[in-house]
Amino acid sequence: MEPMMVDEASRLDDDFDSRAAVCVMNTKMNPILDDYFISDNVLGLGINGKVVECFSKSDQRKYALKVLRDCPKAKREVELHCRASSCPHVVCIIDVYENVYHNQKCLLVVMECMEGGELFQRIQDRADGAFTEREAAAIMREICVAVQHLHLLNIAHRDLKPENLLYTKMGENASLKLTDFGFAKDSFSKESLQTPCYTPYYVAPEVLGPEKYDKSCDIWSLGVIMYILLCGFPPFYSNHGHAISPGMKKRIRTGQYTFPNPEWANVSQDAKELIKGMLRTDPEERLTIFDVMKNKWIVQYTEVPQTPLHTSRILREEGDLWQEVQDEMTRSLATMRVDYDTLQIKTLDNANNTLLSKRRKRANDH
Ligand code: I85
Repeated sequence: MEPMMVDEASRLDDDFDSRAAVCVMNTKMNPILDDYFISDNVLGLGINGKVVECFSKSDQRKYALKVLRDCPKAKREVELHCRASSCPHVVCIIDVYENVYHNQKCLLVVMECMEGGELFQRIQDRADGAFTEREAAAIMREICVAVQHLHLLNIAHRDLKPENLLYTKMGENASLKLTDFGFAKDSFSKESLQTPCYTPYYVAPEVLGPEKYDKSCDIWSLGVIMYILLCGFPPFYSNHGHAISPGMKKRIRTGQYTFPNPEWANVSQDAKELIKGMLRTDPEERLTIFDVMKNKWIVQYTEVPQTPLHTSRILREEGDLWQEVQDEMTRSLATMRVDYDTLQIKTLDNANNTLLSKRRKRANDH
């Protein structure tokens, strides 16, 4: 059997791309101002661009508009977000425009407007304060549905944090959705398969394997989010704030966190076990999203005990620390992405060397 050569390898990539091309969003080239009024009201600042309020001229309704300077990173964000957009727990993309603005090519992404604000703000604002473990389970299930959807599409979000989880509206019957694909990564993208020509019959699992680390980064974040939902503070925090401290890095690396009383005293063992599975330090041992979706606490979320939690009160009391908690989570995610990317490159190097030596050996044998 002939080893697969470069053109065949790129055909393989094309296969992946066509499967990925579920996103049939066609970019509009006409000026967005033909179709929308853009307001001055800024809703938030993303990694790659700002989000402002806008109104459709056809239905007069409010939408959210994300303005990105056109570049490969922005294109990837839009592409991956479009692809994921069919999930009921991912913020939906309505339109994408490519316009020139101040001599600068821009991508303008019109999204449904999430009017309910951020997840933890809503928990903090609860008047009655009686946020329960069962409600926490219902929230985790919504987030996990979104993550499962992404992982099935081989997309790792890599920036799962409280600020990216928004409610559709205020009041009852709102649903929670995930946004910001600025760090999302396609595990099957050309970059991750850009290796010297090899035959798929001999491909070492490590070559196809490293995609796992991107996804396991999402599970770690889910573990951190679930921990905060159940008590109001994060499992790891530095004593001084500011840059991620050496002490905090060590605690994260070695998985040193506890379930302190009184906040955790009445939380179910099932919840604690699930957190432990998501916060395993070795990504190989960590639960996958499919394991999580099969977990009793998630599947039977309507039967989780209605134990009142301390979360709302802690969030209110520690209100001024919340920004710091969010900043810390942002920094740990950045560290994690770099670490996992390095790990992946190292694994690929080793795998390539193994394959290359295998090929040389086979060439000699013949
Ligand atoms: N609606 N991370 C924090 C927001 N609707 N928000 C962030 N990256 C994004 C902002 C900074 C997330 O990609 C973000 C992105 C997209 C949104 C977004 C999408 C759709 C919203 C950065 C609101 C909102 C909140 C409360 C009230 C209202 C809107 O942020 C409203 F004005 F409607 F009442």
